[in-house]
Amino acid sequence: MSVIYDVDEAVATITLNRPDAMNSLTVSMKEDLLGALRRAAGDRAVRAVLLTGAGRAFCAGQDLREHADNLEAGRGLAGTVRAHYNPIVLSVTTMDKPVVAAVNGVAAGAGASLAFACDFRILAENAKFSMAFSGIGLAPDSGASWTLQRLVGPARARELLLLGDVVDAARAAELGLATRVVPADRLAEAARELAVRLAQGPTVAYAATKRALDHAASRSLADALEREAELQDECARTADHAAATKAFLNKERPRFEGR
Ligand code: T3D
Repeated sequence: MSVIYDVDEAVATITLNRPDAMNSLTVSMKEDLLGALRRAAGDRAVRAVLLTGAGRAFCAGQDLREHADNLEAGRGLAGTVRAHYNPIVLSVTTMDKPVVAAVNGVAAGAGASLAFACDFRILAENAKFSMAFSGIGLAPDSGASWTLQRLVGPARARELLLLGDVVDAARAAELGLATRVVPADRLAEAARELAVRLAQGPTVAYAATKRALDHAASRSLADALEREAELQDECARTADHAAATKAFLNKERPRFEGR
């Protein structure tokens, strides 16, 4: 199986599993990944998603062997970008549940873009990001032109994408690309701890928070205020909000059921 899907404690763990090829993405793997993301999105029992790679890489981006065959056959790239990468990235960014990337090694090209699309990036100390696109004469895809400048600012994004220099975990933390950097042997535990914490949180409010941020990113303050009011109204109607308010007044810890 090139993508492993597993649910435990309301966390769906999606593992890219082609370690011999650094989890680089073939068409069938991209289809499996999209299927796994859609499955997690549609399962009400899943309240957080954890994305990681098997072996020593997170994901080396496009499988360049398959890519070379496509070039040889005269097939352009827009096909797979539109048919696969774009829906994968949108599936992550529009997921109504928090998505944590456990970056266990190198994330290159579309693999880096995939990590940037997630809500959190926990990096192993040996992880690194490679904006490999320019190194093979390509421009960024899978959302890196959008996500990266929001994460690190336009000047840094330009530098990283044009120069394509490798960013190690320490530098990634300085730039704001890492939520946290942990020793490699602590990565699985640290990322899981965060995912489980999120899976026990106010799921509806998390979804509303993600929507509010996405909406506000390209709107005026007046528009953002109006959207916040609509979303707040939705959250205020949840059982979680009612129970958490009661718990506060009773000086108890809230227990969120995600509804
Ligand atoms: O349709 C389209 O194609 C458009 C979409 C494009 C989106 C993109 O993602 S473009 C960017 C594509 N990715 C890259 O350019 C990264 C290429 N890989 C590397 O730069 C390096 O392999 C790494 C920095 C990722 C890791 O380096 P290192 O020294 O740790 O390992 P390695 O020896 O280079 O790789 C180990 C094996 O993985 C090796 O296979 P082998 O020789 O042992 O059989 C290598 O060929 C394979 N591998 C690594 N990356 C890819 C790959 N095989 C296929 N595709 C890869 N991207």
